[in-house]
Amino acid sequence: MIQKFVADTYHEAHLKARMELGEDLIVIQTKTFPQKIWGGIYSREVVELTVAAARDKKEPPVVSAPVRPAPSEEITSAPVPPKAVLSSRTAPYPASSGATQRPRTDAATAKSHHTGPQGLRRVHGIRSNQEGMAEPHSQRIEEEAQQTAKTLELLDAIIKHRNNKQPAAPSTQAAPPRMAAAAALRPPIDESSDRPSLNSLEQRLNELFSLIRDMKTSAGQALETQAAAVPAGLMHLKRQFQNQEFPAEIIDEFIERLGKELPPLSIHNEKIVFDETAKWLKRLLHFTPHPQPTRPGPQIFALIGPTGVGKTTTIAKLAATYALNVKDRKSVALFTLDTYRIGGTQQLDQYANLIDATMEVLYEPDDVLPALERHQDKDIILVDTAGRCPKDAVELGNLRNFINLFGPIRTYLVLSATTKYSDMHDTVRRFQQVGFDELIFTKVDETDTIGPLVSLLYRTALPLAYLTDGQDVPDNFMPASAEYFVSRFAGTC
Ligand SMILES: Nc1nc2c(ncn2[C@@H]2O[C@H](COP(=O)(O)OP(=O)(O)OP(=O)(O)O)[C@@H](O)[C@H]2O)c(=O)[nH]1
Ligand SMILES: [Mg+2]
Repeated sequence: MIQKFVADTYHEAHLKARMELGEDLIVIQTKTFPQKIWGGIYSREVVELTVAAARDKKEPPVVSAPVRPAPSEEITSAPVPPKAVLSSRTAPYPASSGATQRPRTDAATAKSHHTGPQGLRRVHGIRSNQEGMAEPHSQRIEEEAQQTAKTLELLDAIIKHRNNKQPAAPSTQAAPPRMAAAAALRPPIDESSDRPSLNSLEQRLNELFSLIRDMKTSAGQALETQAAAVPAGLMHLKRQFQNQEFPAEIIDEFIERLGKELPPLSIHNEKIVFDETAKWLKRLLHFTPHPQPTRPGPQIFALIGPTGVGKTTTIAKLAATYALNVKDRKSVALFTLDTYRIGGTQQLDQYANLIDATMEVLYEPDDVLPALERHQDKDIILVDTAGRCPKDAVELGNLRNFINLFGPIRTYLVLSATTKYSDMHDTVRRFQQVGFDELIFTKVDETDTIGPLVSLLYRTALPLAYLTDGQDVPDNFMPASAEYFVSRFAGTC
C-alpha cells in the first residue's frame, strides 16, 4: 500500500505515516513544496512523504515468514546492515559519531516505537529543537534527500554485486541501477494480499544481509592486501602515532617524510624505524631550557597564557629552581600583574614566602619602572600575568602594552597539555599579538597522549622550555627535552 503524508516537518509527516500504517514502512520519496496559507497571501514550505507500508498495521506479524538472520558478530558489525539501511532512509540526518554531531533527538524518534499522544509530544519537542537551529528548513530536507540518495547508491552497489555473482531475475537485470535498488525494496507488483508482499520483502532483506556480508569480507581482504604493501616498520609507527592522538594530517606528513628520509632498508624493521624516528624528532624539535644571561642586570621572564593553565604555579616552580639551587643560588623577585582575579596576588605571595623571595604587585603601567629600579640587584625577575581569553583581542593588546614596558624580557606562553590540538594551535596564533619566545606545557600528568604536543611543536617550530607534571611546588617541574617525548612515545613513562 502506497500513501502520501504531508506535514510541516519530515518528523511530523513520518509520525503521521507511522500512526496510520504502523512501524513497518518504507519512505519511497521525500518532497518539499510551498503550500499557500492565509488565503494565498503567504506560502510556507511543507514536506510530503510517499510511503509504502509493508503490512497492515492491525495485522499480526506472520510467524512462519522468513525473519532476519540471528544477529552474529559479523552482521552486527557490518558497515551498513540492512536494518540500518532502512532506518537511515527514514532518519532525517546521517548517523555520525563525530564531535560535530547534531543533537540526536531525531534518532531517538526514529527508534521510538511510541505512537499516539506520547509519541506526539516527543515529536513536538524535536520540532522546536529544529526550529532553533540556524540551518534553513530546505537545507535539512536536502540533507535528507542526500541521505536517501546515498542509501540508494549503496543498494545499487549491492545489487550489482549480486548480479555479478548470480544472474538476477530478468526484470531486475533489465532495470537501470537506481530502479533496481528501488525494486529490491519494493514488494512484487502483482501482490494479491499484504502477506506475500511481506514475505517477499523479508526474503529480499535476507538476500541483502548475505550480500553485505560478502562485500564486507572482500573489502576486508582488499584492505589487508593494501596494508601489506606498506612496510611493516612504518605501519607499526603509524599505529603508534594514532594511539598517541597525533592529528591525522600530521601522521600522513610524518609517514611520508619518514618514508623518504629513513634508510630504505630500515623501514621494514619496527625497532629501527622507532630509533630513527626518535633521532629525527630530536633534530626537528627545539628545546631551550635555562637561558643564559645575555646582558648585565636582572634577567626578566614573564609567563602569559589562557586562564587556569598553571601560570602562577609554574612561576613558583621556576622561582624555586633558581632560588633553591644549592650549587648556583640566584636572588629572585616576583612581580604580578594579576590584580584582575580575586586571590591572584595572595597566591603568588604565598609562593614568594616559601622561597624567601620579594613580591611586588604592579597595578598599573606606571608601577613598572619604579619596581624594576628597586630590584636591579636581583638575578632573576619573574612576572606573573592574569589569564587571558585568547579570543579577547583587546585584553591581549593591553597585556602586550604592559609587558613591553619591561624592556628586554623573555616571555613564555603557557599551554595546558590537556587542551586539544586545534585549540592550542589557535591560542598560539592569537597570543602572537602579545609576542612570546617559547612555550611551556603544563599538566602533562593529566593526559596519556603526547601527539597534540609534539604536533604543535612540529607545526609551529616554536621552542619548548619547560614541562610541568603535577601540582606540587617546587616539584613536578622539568626542563623540556626530546628524551621526555621519546620515552612517553615508547610508553616507558
Ligand atoms: N595536574 C596538574 N595541575 C596543575 C599543574 N600546574 C598547575 N596545576 C593546577 O592548575 C590549577 C590552576 O593553576 P594556576 O597556577 O592558578 O593557573 P593560572 O594559569 O595562574 O590561572 P589564572 O591566573 O587564573 O589564569 C591549580 O589547581 C594548579 O594546582 C600541573 O602540572 N599538573
Ligand atoms: Mg595565576
